[in-house]
Amino acid sequence: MPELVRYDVRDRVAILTVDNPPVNALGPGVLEAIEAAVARVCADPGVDAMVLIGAGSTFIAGADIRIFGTLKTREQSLARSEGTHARLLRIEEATKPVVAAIHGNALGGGLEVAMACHYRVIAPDASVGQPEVTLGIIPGAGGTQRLPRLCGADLAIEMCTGGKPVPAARALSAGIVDLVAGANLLDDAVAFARAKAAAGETRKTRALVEKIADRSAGVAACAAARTTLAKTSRGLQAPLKAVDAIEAAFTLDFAAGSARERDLFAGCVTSTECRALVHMFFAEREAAKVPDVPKDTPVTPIVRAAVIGAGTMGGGIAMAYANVGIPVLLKDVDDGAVQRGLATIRRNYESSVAKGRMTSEALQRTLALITPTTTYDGFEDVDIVVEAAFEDMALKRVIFADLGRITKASCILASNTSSLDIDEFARASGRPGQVIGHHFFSPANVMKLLEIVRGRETSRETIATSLAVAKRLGKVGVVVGNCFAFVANRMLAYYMREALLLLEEGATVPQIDGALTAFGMPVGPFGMQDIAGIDVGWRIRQFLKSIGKTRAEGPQSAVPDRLYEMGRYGQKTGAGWYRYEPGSRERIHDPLVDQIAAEEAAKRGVTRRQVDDDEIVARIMTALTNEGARVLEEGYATRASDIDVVYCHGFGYPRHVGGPMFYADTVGLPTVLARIKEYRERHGNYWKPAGLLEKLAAEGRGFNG
Ligand code: T1G
Repeated sequence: MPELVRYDVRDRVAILTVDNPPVNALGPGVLEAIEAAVARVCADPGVDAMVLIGAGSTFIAGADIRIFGTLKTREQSLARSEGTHARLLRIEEATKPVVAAIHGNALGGGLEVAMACHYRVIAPDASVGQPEVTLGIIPGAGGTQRLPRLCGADLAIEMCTGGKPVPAARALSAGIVDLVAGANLLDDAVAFARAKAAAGETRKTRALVEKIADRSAGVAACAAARTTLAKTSRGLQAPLKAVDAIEAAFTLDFAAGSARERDLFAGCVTSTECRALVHMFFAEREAAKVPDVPKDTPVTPIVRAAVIGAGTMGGGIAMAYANVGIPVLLKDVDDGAVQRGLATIRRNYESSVAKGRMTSEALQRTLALITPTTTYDGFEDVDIVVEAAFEDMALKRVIFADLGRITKASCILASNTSSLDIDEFARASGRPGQVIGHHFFSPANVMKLLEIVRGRETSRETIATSLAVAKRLGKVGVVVGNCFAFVANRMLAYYMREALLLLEEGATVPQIDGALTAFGMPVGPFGMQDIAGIDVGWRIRQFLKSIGKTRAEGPQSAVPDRLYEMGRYGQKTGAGWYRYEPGSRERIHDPLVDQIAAEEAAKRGVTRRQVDDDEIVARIMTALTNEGARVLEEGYATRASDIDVVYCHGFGYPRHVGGPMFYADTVGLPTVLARIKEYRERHGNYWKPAGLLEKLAAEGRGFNG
């Protein structure tokens, strides 16, 4: 059994090093070992004080998240929390100064352990945080009671409801920590501990009352937070529970407030919201692991990049590279096109400056990294090219043939195509090992997903480099196979099919979008198409027709084509599925669209009827999941959780629902299967359950185990 807490003594100060790689999570035995080490110091006549520090790159990054899955009942959770609270009280009761030395991150239970220590010394580049709400829970080890005692209501509420870490300097000014160390954290923490011992000082955070003395101010801050969260939390429960717990710090004594926290925590940790968010936490990390691409696969360093196509996507991709300091060539067919692209990029940065998210110096610095061009000059020196030209196979074949000839052998040749065959580009380039899909989502400089599409001959090094590029760009990379429209858009076609059919059956555009946004989607299917452009969808349908394909099996609604023929492309033309007043993005219901839907329904012999919101959500989500199951059984996705990551980071699918595959598991696959069979009866044979879904339902299993 590795030693979880090492015990060393330097000049009468004990150094207690928590060593539980990779992030010193409070896994089984860790807190017990810390408590035992503290007790040992108190009994050790040769020691006057102690410093608690983490081994490796960070302090304690919280409870071991894998434990939550084992807490099935409130009682189990309460029993566990009571044990944790008692241990922290005993650490706080230490008769000799306990100083936490924080480097990297002190997060969740890690910060709670640090706050049970008497003092905290932090490295200048470290941070502290209570990110529990990102896991659907609240701080459960006294954080909602000790944190307000250190920093007051406002910051405690901000930290516990937003989950974002706070940097060292702010933690100091707020009173969460006592000292920001110089270059050597441990030396400074030991000196700090020795000074406290010399002064005979210890300090129990729970006994601090100054910042919680103004009870009505604390209660008022909580009330204000509830009002804000009612608008911003998009159905998340945990932030509201965190406020309830913090309020108890102002209305109850420490013991009663702690009991209230434990009770609220128990309610959260057994919730579906928590299960979904914990699923997403690990799903995002699993997505970076590709079974046949070992962790130590060589990665090509990306020093310079190039983007072909200065349109909406190309411009956003160039920004994504420049934003992380990578110089990028931005090429388009003529100067007019490239200057238009550059003007859009400048406008985007200027709006960031206007919103205070960027300084004008940073704007100049970042913009200077983007070099507009109409030739391939300089392409021989770049390490990666992302092709984001018009979605036309013939054009892309020419581009990849050029790139195969011009760029250096190690250069990654990526395409931002959202649906075309990567192997075709590979053949055209003559360097299939370097060719890969890098499918960004609009706006490319904002959306976190990078759908990485491996071709038949894409090399492991190219895949590993693509995952590293995703991390460098601050994106979540998911590797998928090269089927038509890959994973994201292939499944989306079924999502859209049901939305269109429900429209013809009698639902309205705002009703369908409303049902999906109530479910947690950031925007409904029709609002999304109006942003992306109805003309983009039309062009893809024309291309498909030219190769005898449709986007999704089943009836094809003609309504979007009718809107296209009327020149209604969406926001950019002032009308699409909705109408828009000039200069406004507010969606206005247009009964003309309902009329067109009714006409098309009549042509297809569809009887219109009342459709309720539950049916809308059930049909659309079932179609999405069923196609996801096909993607899995055909091997175009490595695991179901990858699909969940694609949807949460590509389309804003609510993380607290867990993604389409996890959601199906929470509904229950037998129920999902029964729905498909019912729809098949009512709507047609195009509703065919995926084999994998039938198999898992029969075996009583889910997509995610
Ligand atoms: N528990 C278990 N495993 C964890 C973990 C944790 N808390 N944190 C990280 N890992 C694993 C992760 O799955 C990955 O594994 C490896 O460590 C490296 O992580 C009582 C109840 C610390 C900022 O929410 O935010 O405390 O994939 O890839 O990018 O009130 O990890 O290699 O097998 O993310 O350098 C609160 C979660 C818990 C922090 C480092 N704490 N962690 O980022 O590495 S709830 C958190 C992070 C709690 C208390 C409550 C990040 C990081 P693998 P990584 P990184």
